[in-house]
Amino acid sequence: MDDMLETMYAAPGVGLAAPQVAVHKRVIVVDTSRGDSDRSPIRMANPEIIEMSDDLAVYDEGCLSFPDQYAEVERPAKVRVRFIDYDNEIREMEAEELLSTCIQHEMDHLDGKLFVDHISMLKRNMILRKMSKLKKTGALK
Ligand code: GNR
Ligand code: NI
Repeated sequence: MDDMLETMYAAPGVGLAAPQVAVHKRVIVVDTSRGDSDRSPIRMANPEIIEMSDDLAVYDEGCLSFPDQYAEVERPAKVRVRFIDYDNEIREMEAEELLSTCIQHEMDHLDGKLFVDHISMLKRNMILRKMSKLKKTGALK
């Protein structure tokens, strides 16, 4: 789990899900503090959303799986998450703003979903076309 955190900080990213680094576990790490000096990583195993707000929030999301591509994604503004923490204790926490977006984004990865699955087909195709162009020109592996 700590190598996941290192990968996330190196990226740099505010979240990472195990499947992104070929680990087949329901584990995510997030850190929205963004400061190098005061890191506050949250490690979650088996995260479950047990409550979500009716009101939605839009965030301009990016993903390490789609370098340099961003799109506005609408998701529940607040979520309550139950998970197993680093000490194997069941915990719950409430998240809003970037943290809420990030947890939902990472949990999607656990189910093989990506942020482009939340946007219009037009925008999705635009991103996918740009990505294949980058791959063709060798800018991306
Ligand atoms: O680094 C990341 N930033 C980000 C910004 C807005 C919404 C979600 C994210 S997650 C992303 C890292 C990533 O792709 N994790 O899966
Ligand atoms: Ni992602």
